[in-house]
Amino acid sequence: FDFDSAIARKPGTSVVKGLRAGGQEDPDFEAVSAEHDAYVAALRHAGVEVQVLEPLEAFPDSVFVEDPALVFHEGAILLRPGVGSREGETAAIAPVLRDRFDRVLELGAGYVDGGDVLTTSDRVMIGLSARTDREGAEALISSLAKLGRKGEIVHTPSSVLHFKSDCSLMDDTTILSTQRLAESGVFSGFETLIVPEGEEGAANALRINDTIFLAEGFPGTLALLEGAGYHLATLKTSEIAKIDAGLSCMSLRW
Ligand code: CIR
Repeated sequence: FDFDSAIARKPGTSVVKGLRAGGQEDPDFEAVSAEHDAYVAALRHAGVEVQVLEPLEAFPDSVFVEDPALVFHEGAILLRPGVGSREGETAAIAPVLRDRFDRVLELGAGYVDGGDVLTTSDRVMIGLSARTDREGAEALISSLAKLGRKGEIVHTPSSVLHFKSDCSLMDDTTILSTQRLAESGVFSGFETLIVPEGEEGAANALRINDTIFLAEGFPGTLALLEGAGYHLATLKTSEIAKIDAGLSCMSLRW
């Protein structure tokens, strides 16, 4: 969570047609843009230099740059999002990453969404989901090994889009998680902080340097994290949440 660089992409007007699993109404373009602007400003305030890419109208979900790639100080890995309408996002972001990283690897096989990948200090957890298949997860483990990182395959609760919809790293030894994910036992060796029932949407928080960014509207989780001594800042995500998004998905950080 020590980051000095990030990449984000402005939403295009097509963002209102972004994918969603439930029957939520279309988000409002201006309101999504305002949430995105505030997010970029917050990252900059936390000490990160953010490169903001131009919108890609052909890809409504391309504002979620976390999904087509994975980045580390050691290099980047181009992924393959596991839904047809997003596959082309990898080719769109590849030149940007080749410009910013000396080493850019490609996923050898299968499908992986970056939203299913949680990087911790000693391992990279890859959650199998409707978007990330075993072939992709195994190929990712090979790519990670080339960058000196250890990958581990885990499961994602069936009711959520991505592994990281339900968890996030608070510090080297602590993970914020929903009860349903923590009870699967994936976080043995970590301390877990469990979001209160009804606040599952808060689990996709984002630690950047000294600050934990939390979505607005989750008072129980806010109190839990403040009580644990963290420095918190809340961000409005109500529009972007209409297309199943949280805080981690709007940037690539390293
Ligand atoms: C999608 O379904 O792909 C987008 N509407 C939301 C992606 C959110 N990404 C993420 O949490 N990493």
